[in-house]
Amino acid sequence: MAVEVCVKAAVGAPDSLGDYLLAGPFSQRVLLTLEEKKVTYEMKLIDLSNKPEWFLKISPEGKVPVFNGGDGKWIADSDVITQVIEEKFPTPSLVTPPEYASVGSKIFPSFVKFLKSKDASDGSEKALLDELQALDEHLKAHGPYINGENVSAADLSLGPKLFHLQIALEHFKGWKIPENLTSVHAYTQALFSRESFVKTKPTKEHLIAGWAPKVNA
Ligand SMILES: N[C@@H](CCC(=O)N[C@@H](CS)C(=O)NCC(=O)O)C(=O)O
Repeated sequence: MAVEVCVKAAVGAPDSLGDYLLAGPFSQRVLLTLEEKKVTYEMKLIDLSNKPEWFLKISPEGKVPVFNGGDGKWIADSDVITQVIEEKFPTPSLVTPPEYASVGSKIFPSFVKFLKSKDASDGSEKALLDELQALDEHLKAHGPYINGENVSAADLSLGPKLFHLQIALEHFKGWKIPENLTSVHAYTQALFSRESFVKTKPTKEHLIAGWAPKVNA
């Protein structure tokens, strides 16, 4: 049986198929892991606003991504999925050493808080800046990737989140990552231009359409 992965389809285009309709940083993380390991897989796009019956059977919580390593056993949660992929397809190793595994992990929740914030004095911008600054310092000391010369699991988790951050904050708030965070800029450029990333990233339009209802809620 084939390796299969169900991922989030872009808002407004659930019926068409194609890589360009992918959305969702957790889904992209799983695809990036498979791409970097050159695993062949089948991708199924799920319209989260109209979940098919067969999907709810394999993902009772109704969440994507879900993954099946070819044995028909469906697994949820990108943390667990990427671990299982690493065990099943160990080459090339994408293991991030435990001491670096959580680098950048607070950036996504800080970004979402700032994106949704309607009160400029609530500290959410500062909280995000602090997290980005910490990443910049880590990369300056240990970069260019989180674990040095080679890309690893922590980068494949953080990269899609930074991509969403960059596009959504610029669009909805006219906000950009400060230029003085030079290592973060070099890092995003290196990650976003990887073949795996180019192949699996959402379009700008779909990414913005995905966040719009959350920002305007
Ligand atoms: N912790 C999970 C998060 C997955 C998640 O939150 N998925 C969202 C989409 S990005 C989802 O499927 N939500 C269900 C829905 O919107 O109905 C992971 O890392 O895989």
